Amino acid sequence: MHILNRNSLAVLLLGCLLPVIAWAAANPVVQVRNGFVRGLPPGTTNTAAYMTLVNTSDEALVLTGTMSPAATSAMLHKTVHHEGGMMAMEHVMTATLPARGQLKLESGGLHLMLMGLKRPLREGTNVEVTLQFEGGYSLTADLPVVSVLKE
Ligand SMILES: [Cu+2]
Repeated sequence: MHILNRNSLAVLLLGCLLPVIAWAAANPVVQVRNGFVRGLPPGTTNTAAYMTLVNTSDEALVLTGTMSPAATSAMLHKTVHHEGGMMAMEHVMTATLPARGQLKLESGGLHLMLMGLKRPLREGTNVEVTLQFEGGYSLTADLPVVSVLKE
């Protein structure tokens, strides 16, 4: 009968783990699709980033934090429509990506607000945003600036 000693067990474990690590690096748990940052006229200090987040895992993920080197602060906002056509934005602490599902950050809904822009955002440049999820998973996306002004 073959008995595993400690070393061969370690080799066996490593052999099992390595493909998992390689898979995780090649397949991010969350994919960012159609992401962009709204480019606004010079002098504007706040703007918004929009994107579709796709959860490729079998577990729901909770988005708990956002940041960007382009802005003093970045936070999740929700646009709420009040009676009489008034619109306002509310700070949202967390948002859930369903297992194998999507979360849309879009104009008029949930969005990523970039507040206190450190420089004007020019079309053709990119802005980094980092999304942090419960459990320590985070990802950084490089989003193009798309100007709202069409010349
Ligand atoms: Cu907002």
